[in-house]
Formats: sequence, structure tokens, C-alpha cells
Amino acid sequence: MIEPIKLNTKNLAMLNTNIRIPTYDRKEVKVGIVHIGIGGFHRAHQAYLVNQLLEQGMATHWGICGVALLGADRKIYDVLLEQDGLYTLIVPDIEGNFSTQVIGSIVELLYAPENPSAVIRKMADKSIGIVTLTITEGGYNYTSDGNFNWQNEDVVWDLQHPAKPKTVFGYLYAALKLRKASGIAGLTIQSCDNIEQNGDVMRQMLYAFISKADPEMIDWMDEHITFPNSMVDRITPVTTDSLRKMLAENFELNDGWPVVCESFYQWVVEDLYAAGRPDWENVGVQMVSDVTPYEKMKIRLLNGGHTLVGLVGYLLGYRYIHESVADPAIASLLRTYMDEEVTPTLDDVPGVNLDQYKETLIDRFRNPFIKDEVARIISGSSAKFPKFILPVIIDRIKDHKSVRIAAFIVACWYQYLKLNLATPNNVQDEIARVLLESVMRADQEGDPLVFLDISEVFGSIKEHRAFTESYLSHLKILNGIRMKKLNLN
Ligand code: CS2
Repeated sequence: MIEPIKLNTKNLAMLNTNIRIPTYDRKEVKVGIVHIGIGGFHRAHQAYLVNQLLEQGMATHWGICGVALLGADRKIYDVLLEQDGLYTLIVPDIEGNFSTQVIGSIVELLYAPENPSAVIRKMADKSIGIVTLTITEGGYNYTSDGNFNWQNEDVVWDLQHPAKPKTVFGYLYAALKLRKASGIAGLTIQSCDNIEQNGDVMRQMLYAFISKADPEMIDWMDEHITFPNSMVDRITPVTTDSLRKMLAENFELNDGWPVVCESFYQWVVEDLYAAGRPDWENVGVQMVSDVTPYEKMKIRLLNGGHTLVGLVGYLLGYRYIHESVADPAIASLLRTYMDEEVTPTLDDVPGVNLDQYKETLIDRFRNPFIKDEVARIISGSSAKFPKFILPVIIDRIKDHKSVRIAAFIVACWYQYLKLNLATPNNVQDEIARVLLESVMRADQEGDPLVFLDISEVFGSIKEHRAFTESYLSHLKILNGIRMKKLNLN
């Protein structure tokens, strides 16, 4: 095998000609966006779209400064830094041929834990018009009743150490304070996470934090800061070593952190930008005045559907989403869940035929070439259930309608946790311990309702018999089936 070429600016011109490389001059790109959370999704979605605009000679003032906020992001930061912010985006087509492109829109990188003041100064710089966020569904720090979680130790720290924050709230507060002091108005803070009304939620949480830290900021924020809601979509599996190997073998390229994703993408955004924006429309972004119906549709059908396929798939012994959904029993359960339980909770979505949307969605899950693992979907379930599944249950209960399949998904989650009681490291979740302890207790007491006491996940659904009866009866059946535990790590 030919020695693969290390990806960095210097080597770009030497890369295999089957790899597209940026045709614009990266040195001329000015940073206008600070993005927090430089994982796969951001790099398959927003950073890709900015790259495509740069390719069209646009957005030259909207280059991205990628910020790694958490200690856990250190590795990815180091790799990207060594590669001058460059990475490869691999998009397999339906036959499994790869389109392989080096993305150059991340032109600056910062690692917050090591240099918090650099991040604050950057966000406060007058060249920055937008701060975007992919901080995961769990990153918004709210409790099951929708209030800011003041118990979070990092929040407590941030209130006491405003110059060295740890959370996104502390960083934004420090940066906004600087902007206000220097008379730099206008900033858009844009959530790109899978939460209904993600912009409103971000606004509410940040306002809660700043109202406590520095109430005098609020009037100024009302006037100068906007929080557009948006619906984001592109299935982006976790980067694996086999992807790195594929690049090395087929493209003679050594990229430490490439990204693979499906060809489909969607971004529906409220046009509420306080300080200008890239011409998103030129790369297929839909600008709308109300994003709510799109968000609801996507989160409840796609993300909720994913959770169903992931958990049921796990229990039936599948490793990948495409394998799970190829099982006719799972495909039909998914379709029934979408049609009978989710669709009635949705509003009219302008310009979208819901039947077609669901068909496309199942086709997307079927794509065997992106190799999306069940493990990715199950991970972080405690933050996903309250956003993806619970809203459906709550709406259905309000309408006195059946929640049979939604209750089955919760039962499958319980069963998955139970199967992993002796192998807790398999459970990738912020509150893995809480989940496992609860399931253990529920199991010992022979009362699976105990699991529903985790109010940060389940709110008060335990009070609804329509739900609990279904949940218990599903668990009885699941318990009677012998399942083989998979080690997905
Ligand atoms: C997935 C999402 O993590 C999950 O549970 O449903 O990451 C999903 O792939 C994306 O939201 C697609 O846009």
C-alpha cells in the first residue's frame, strides 16, 4: 500500500484526484461564526453548507471558528488542529460509491478548557455575528418542568467564576457582557440541536442564567440578541476506524477524524438574524417564519423513529440501523408508530407531504452504506426520550388516545438497561448510574413502575394509567422472551 498522505493545508494539492479539495483561498476567509461543538453532525451539516457557499465565492466573512467546550472534545480538537481545521466528508450514494470532499470552512479552532478567555474574546469580537451550537439534547440544562437546573455543579461554578466558565451559559454571558461594554451590538445565538423550539429553549435558559448572574444585562439582550429556531437534519454516524482505513486504502489519505453522512440534508430556519447571515438559501436552506411544524415533524418522526428502531433492533440482536429496519417486524412497527401515534400529534407542515416524508425517512434508515450503529442511537437516551418520545405520549394522553407503541419503546429501553445491569459500561449515558440503579431496584421489587420515577426523564407520565398499563403489559411479554445480550462497544 502507498503511504497515505496526511491531511493538512500543505498537502492538499498532492491528494488523490478523486478527492475534491477547497477551490477557494482559505487564507481569505474571515471568521464570522463561532460554533460550539465540533462533532460529526456540525461538520456534516452547517460546516459543509458554509463550505459550499465558499465554493460559490460567497460567505467569505462567515468562516467558522470551531470551539471544543468540553474536556471530552480534546481529542477531536487536537486532530483537527493538526489538520489545519480540514477534514474529509464522505457521502456514499445509493450504490455505495463515495463522494469524498475535503471541507475547509472551519478556519480557526479553540479549546475552551485550556483557554477560556480566548473563547470569550472570540465570541465578543465585532467580526462575529453568529454563535451556533450543537451541544446535544442534554446540553440545555433544563429540568423536567422546563426550568433551568441550578443544581448543575458546573452552573454553580460558572456563577462564582465568570472569567473561567465551564458551561455554554457562562461563556455566552461573559462574551455578551464584553460586547455590551464595548458597544458591539447584534448577535445571533442559534441552536442546532434536536429540541422543539430549540432557539426559544436556548433563549429561556440563557435568560435564566443571566437574570441571576447580572440582571442588568437583560434589557440590552432583548434589544440586541436573537435566537432563531431551526430544524436540523442529516444522519451522521460515529466516525469509526474502518472509515479511516477505507480512506487510507482507497484514497491514500490519512485523516484522523473524517465524517461520513447520508446525502440527504435539511435545515429549516427562522430568519431572525441580528447581525446578518450567510446566503443560506443558496445551499438549499429553507428560511421560514415559523419553524415549529417542521421541528415537531422531524423530531417526533425521525428521532423518535430512530429510538424505536435502535432499541427494538438491539433487543433483536442487530448492530446497525439498516439491518434493524430491514426486519419486516421492525419496519412495520415503525410505520404503525409513525402513522397511528405520531402523525395525529403533528400540525400541517407547509410544503410537506407527510406520507412521502415518512417513506423517505424509512428509505434513509435503510441506507446500508452509512453504517449507522444501533449503539449511537441508544446512547444518551435519557436526554432523548424527553425530547423525542415524551411529547408524543403527553399529546396523545391529552387527547385520550392510545400510547401503545410509545409505551413499548419505553419498555424496550427498560429491558435494554436490565440486560446491561452487569455490564454498566455498555450504557453510554450522562446518567447511566441513575438509570441502572433505578432498573435494578425496579427489578428487585418486581415493580417496573419504579423506573418511571426518574422525573427528569419521565416527568409525570407515571400518573397516567393509559400509559402505565401498556408499559407493564409490554414488559411482561418482553420478560418472557430470552434475549441475547450484545456488546456494542
Ligand atoms: C439520532 C439523531 O441521535 C439520535 O438519536 O436520531 O442523531 C439523528 O440521526 C439526526 O438528528 C438526524 O438529523
